[in-house]
Amino acid sequence: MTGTPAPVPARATVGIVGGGPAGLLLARLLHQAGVDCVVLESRDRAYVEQRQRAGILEQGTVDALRSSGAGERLDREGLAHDGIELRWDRRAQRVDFPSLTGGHRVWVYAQTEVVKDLVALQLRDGAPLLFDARVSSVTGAGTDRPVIHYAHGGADHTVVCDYVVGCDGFHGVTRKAVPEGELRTVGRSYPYSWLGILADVAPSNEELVYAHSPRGFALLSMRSPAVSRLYLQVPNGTDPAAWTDERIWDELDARFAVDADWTLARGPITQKSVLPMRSSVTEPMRWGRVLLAGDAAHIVPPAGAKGLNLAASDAIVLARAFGQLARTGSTAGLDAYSDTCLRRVWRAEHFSWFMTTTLHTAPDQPAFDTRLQYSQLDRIAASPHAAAELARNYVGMPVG
Ligand code: RFL
Ligand code: PHB
Repeated sequence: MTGTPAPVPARATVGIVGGGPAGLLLARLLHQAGVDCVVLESRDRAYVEQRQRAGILEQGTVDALRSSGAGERLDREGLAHDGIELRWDRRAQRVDFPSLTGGHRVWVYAQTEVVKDLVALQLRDGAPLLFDARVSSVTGAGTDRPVIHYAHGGADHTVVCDYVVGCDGFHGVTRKAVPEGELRTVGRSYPYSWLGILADVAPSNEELVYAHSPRGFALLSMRSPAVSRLYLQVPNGTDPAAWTDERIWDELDARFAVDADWTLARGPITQKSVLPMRSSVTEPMRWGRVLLAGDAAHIVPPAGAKGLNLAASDAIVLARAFGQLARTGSTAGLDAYSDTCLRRVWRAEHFSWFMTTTLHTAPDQPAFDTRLQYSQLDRIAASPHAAAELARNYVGMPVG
């Protein structure tokens, strides 16, 4: 491991709870803007760097990573994708991004790698980033000196901040710093989960394949030219151990089946996990001197590939706002933070819900609903307007 974290000061302009993509990118952008901050992360470095999650980066996310100095490996190893394939009713239809969006595309570069790159840069620059530091609470949200309380190395510590940003994910503690009734959370769950696998086999398609099947949804994605990432819709509560490798490949084969000639290449499965699906938004994303960013404020089901990108756009908007405060003394950017982000968040929520409900088959789904899904997918195939609507949402809205 290179670099040693700087000692965590007892005082910071911005205290960041959580060292996932939102917290790390924010810290990186603040460091560059000359705003001092600390990041407190409850897990160890290896855990954070290996947590298998998102794979798709929008242009705005890529631009922010490049300008934060974390674009070098992404530019070398990331795979630019100009489209996705949709499959349903044994048909396939490609959606071309550049022609439908005025030249935009997305990148395949795993969240694990984004996190590794950001951690390495912070440590290289000696910026305060502490692992194994579990935040127990944030107090004084309504004062001008909120305090983060955390445990590290068997002792309790505090950091007194000007602002605290909760980047601590859906189960984080920062949200609890806000008095009851001041924030409103709305959301929904879905009657299915995803079984995700990593396999040591070259991806069977150059682009991602999103497949509707009466047997359930399936997604073909990738991590590199030699590693495939695949997902299967499974019932909630599924134990991944109940799925043998052979059963997984057979089921994927059945769900991706099209009339055209196509073979799904099989390989050794190196990882299996099940993830539940939910949508949730907490509003506003700021109260007093406490702000929420990323999954701490909003969750999307993964079929729209938006979670990591929303975390990045929150961090970008926040870093600009703190930069403005440092340069001019104006809190205008911070005051507008929640409204600015929520417009984008709600668009992503709608798109993620749309992709989820259009492509999955609910338990006991009426045949009527399946015909509606086919009609929607037929429309995307037949109408450049409908295809462009999907493509524009997939490549993402401009940040800000
Ligand atoms: P994270 O990544 O959950 O990080 C929160 C961090 O806070 C730490 N933490 C604490 N630290 C200190 N004290 C406490 N009390 C703490 N409580 C929590 C945690 O240890 C953690 O390190 O949230 P962040 O930064 O907001 O980032 C969000 C993204 O991780 C998430 O939205 C995406 O992974 C969602 N997602 C996808 N997003 C995309 O944009 N494209 C995709 O293709 C995509 N695929 C996915 C996904 C999420 C998945 N899972 C497992 C949920 C695929 C999967 C399988
Ligand atoms: C992934 O590669 O993990 C991935 C890609 C697209 C999605 C969800 C997950 O919609």
